[in-house]
Amino acid sequence: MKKIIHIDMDCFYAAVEIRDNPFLKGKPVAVGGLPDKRGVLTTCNYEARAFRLHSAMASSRALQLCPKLILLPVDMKKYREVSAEVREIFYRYTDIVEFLSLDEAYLDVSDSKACQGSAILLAKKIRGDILQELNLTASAGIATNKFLAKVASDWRKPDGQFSILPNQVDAFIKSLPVKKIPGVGKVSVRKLNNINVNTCAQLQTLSLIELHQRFGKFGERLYNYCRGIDERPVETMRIRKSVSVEETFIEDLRGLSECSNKLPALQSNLYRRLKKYEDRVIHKQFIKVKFADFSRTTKECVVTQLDGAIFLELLREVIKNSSKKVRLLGLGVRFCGLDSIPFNQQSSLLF
Ligand code: TTP
Ligand code: MG
Repeated sequence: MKKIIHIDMDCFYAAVEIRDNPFLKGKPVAVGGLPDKRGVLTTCNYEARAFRLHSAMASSRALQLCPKLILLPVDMKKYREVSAEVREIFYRYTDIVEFLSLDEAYLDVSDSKACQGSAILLAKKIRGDILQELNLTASAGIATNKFLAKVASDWRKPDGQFSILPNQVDAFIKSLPVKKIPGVGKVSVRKLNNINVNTCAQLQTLSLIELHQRFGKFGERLYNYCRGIDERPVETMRIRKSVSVEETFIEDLRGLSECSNKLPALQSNLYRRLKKYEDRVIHKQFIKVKFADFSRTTKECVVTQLDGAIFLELLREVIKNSSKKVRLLGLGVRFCGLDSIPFNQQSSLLF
């Protein structure tokens, strides 16, 4: 049984702007293009939603409905930076994170030990971290698969969370309106309503063949979704920025020669770990040293390819300035950023 959390930031772009300019708090705010340039809203806050404003609405229309609307330009660089900060919070708790956009992600926390293994408490913790550290709110859905988790994250929006426990799935799904199924847009809703299907309970009465005939491949998805079934795994796209290995020694090491004796074993470990990353371009090599008094130093240098002799040089530089014993040694490399990734693969990375 999997434990999946879906996290979705609340009116993300607008929330970031309001956070950074408290004057906007409590006022209707939207982020989007200018009305005279046929711009549309990318999003708006809840004060603006009270005027029936929504994403993708023409800005000119939005200003008609809400003349006091404060319309701000889109600042993607800023939202990307905040998104990266949110991302780092997720990675504290699991490596299995799939981003759907800058403000939305699935986390597979099935094997996570944090919060005594409780996905519900973990979702609370993550939302708490986001609020405390970034001063933004997020909503979460917790369930046994991606589909249910995503539906659930909408249930207590904004700044809330909702879980669907395994024994609640049947009842929950039966009363779920089909329009709440991700991927079911206006056209599909109309098609289904035309054959008197409004809820998932009603959708369950259609056979797999019939759904396939009406909706093609998506019909198969619908067949499973309306039964609360979704086998898709959470697919990670994390771009690793560095790889390193380290060892804490049973007895502290003294001097350069004792330390350098440890380099060959560490290096071969590092080479072994790097096999998985042969397609990445190495940009820097670094060494990490923790001393007996727990103080630590790293030293790095720019390289074009991995060179074992450089680790020894770096070690020499660290050790020569210190008479302290060494408790831990680490070796690592940093990779080039997105530049080293083919352009056609970058768009999916959402940085
Ligand atoms: P959403 O999560 O759909 O919306 P939201 O975060 O603004 O609001 P909610 O509280 O309902 O989650 O989208 C995330 C961001 O993506 C949003 O802040 C702006 C951007 N976006 C667009 O640029 N165009 C769009 O049509 C939509 C829906 C979103
Ligand atoms: Mg959102």
